[in-house]
Amino acid sequence: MSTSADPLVIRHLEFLGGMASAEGWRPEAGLPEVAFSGRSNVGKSSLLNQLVRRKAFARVSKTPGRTREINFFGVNRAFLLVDLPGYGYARVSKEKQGAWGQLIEGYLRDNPNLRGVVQLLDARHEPTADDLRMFDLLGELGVPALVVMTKVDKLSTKQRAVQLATLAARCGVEEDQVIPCSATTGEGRDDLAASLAALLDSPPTHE
Ligand SMILES: Nc1nc2c(ncn2[C@@H]2O[C@H](COP(=O)(O)OP(=O)(O)O)[C@@H](O)[C@H]2O)c(=O)[nH]1
Ligand SMILES: [Mg+2]
Repeated sequence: MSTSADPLVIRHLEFLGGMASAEGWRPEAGLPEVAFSGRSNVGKSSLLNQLVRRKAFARVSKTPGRTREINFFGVNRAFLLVDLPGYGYARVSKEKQGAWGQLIEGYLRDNPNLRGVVQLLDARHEPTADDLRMFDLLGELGVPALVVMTKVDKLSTKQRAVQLATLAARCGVEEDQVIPCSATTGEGRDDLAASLAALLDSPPTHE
């Protein structure tokens, strides 16, 4: 098999800033955005580091539930990667979870730059109520979703096929919309990069 070209060559990366509330700062409209979403500890920071081939681009956390802001990163001066705060961390108060919901919805709604959301699901677990709520919200808003099954290195080949089918069915997506990834082995990185590139080429979801 020939080695194919990297679907996403990183030439330039910059941190643009954080959005802390629905009415708060966000980058000026212009470049297309793809947002990464998932519960705390799902492996989002690890996957983002893998994607951009940097060790410490997004911080891999030993203390889940820390990040409260939506972080914007410019890539190649061509598009933005958007890191949504992880949800569903048990020790975060109901009040803070409410604020989280408002922030995420405020960001997702009527966002002309948004091309899609990459929703992360842990390969070892059932989708949580929050995961399913996120799929409902994306469906309601008409935002395209890619699904990444994280930490697949923890499953056998057989378990993985079962889990892929289960997660797709539970979340109401096609199996070929689900990308198995491992930040430990690097598996799935190029598949994700290629899907991301396709999403960025797609027309905006909001007029
Ligand atoms: N085995 C394995 N562990 C992972 C993988 N991705 C992340 N982890 C571990 O899962 C924990 C949470 O990862 P992190 O990227 O901070 O998750 P986040 O809270 O979603 O940003 C860390 O201990 C990581 O080392 C993976 O693909 N395989
Ligand atoms: Mg993180």
